[in-house]
Amino acid sequence: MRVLVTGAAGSIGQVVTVGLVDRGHDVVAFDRVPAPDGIDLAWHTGDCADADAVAAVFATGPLDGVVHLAGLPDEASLPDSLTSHTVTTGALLDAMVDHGVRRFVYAGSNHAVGRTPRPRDTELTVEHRPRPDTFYGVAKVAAEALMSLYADRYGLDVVSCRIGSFGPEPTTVRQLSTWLSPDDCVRMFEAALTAPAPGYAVLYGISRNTRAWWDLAPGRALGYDPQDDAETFSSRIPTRAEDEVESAFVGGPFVTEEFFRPALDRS
Ligand code: 15L
Repeated sequence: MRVLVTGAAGSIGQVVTVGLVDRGHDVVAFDRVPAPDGIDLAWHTGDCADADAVAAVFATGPLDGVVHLAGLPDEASLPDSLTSHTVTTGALLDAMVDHGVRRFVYAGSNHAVGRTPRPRDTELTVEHRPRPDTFYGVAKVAAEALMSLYADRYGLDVVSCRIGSFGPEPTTVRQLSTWLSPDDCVRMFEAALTAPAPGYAVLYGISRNTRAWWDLAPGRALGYDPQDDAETFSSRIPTRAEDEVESAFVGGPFVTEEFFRPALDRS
């Protein structure tokens, strides 16, 4: 497949870009910053919130799909969050409609449901209502709503992968439940790109963690077959005073007071 990857210079972006190329895909990269050293592929520098910059990338040749990873990874003001996650999604979906590109795969986030109390004897399913913990989470929910609109209105196939905690290995007790390994991340995005006719779909992007808080069934239904388990690292993870509060809600530290802020920055 010829795939546009936004946010290709980011930590997830670099792993997904290299992983998709290794699996035989032709990747077109888009980011606000130039290509990191060692990455040698078609690279476009620009902002996904700029419809003209997005149109210029789509004009370079036919695409089979878009993987939208660009966006601020943390809490920000409401306008900045909406621009970073929702407006960028709208700009890309518009370009897809204009150019007949049908598959959109999104780096959603567990923070779309982060304010949900941690499930004790069951796993959280995609049927649970959106319950964001931050403006970051609100903007991710809004991006999923846009995806639903474009799937219904234009027949696009759209998949939101609500990523847990991406990294080389889990580093906290919460991440024993929420971790997504780099290899599983590539497996997940490739499955979401290639699954036949998903329509509008949401899945939880975690590895096959023994202590998982989220249901992997929606991902498995699309062909995502995770191989890694955070439990492998459990003996190396120190217990901390924050562990209990970070495990009260699935959004972990995002639900703690340090993340609370006004919707609009006045400074
Ligand atoms: C996310 O969505 C964030 O981008 C990342 O910074 C982590 O906080 C992660 O979720 C997580 O919940 O661990």
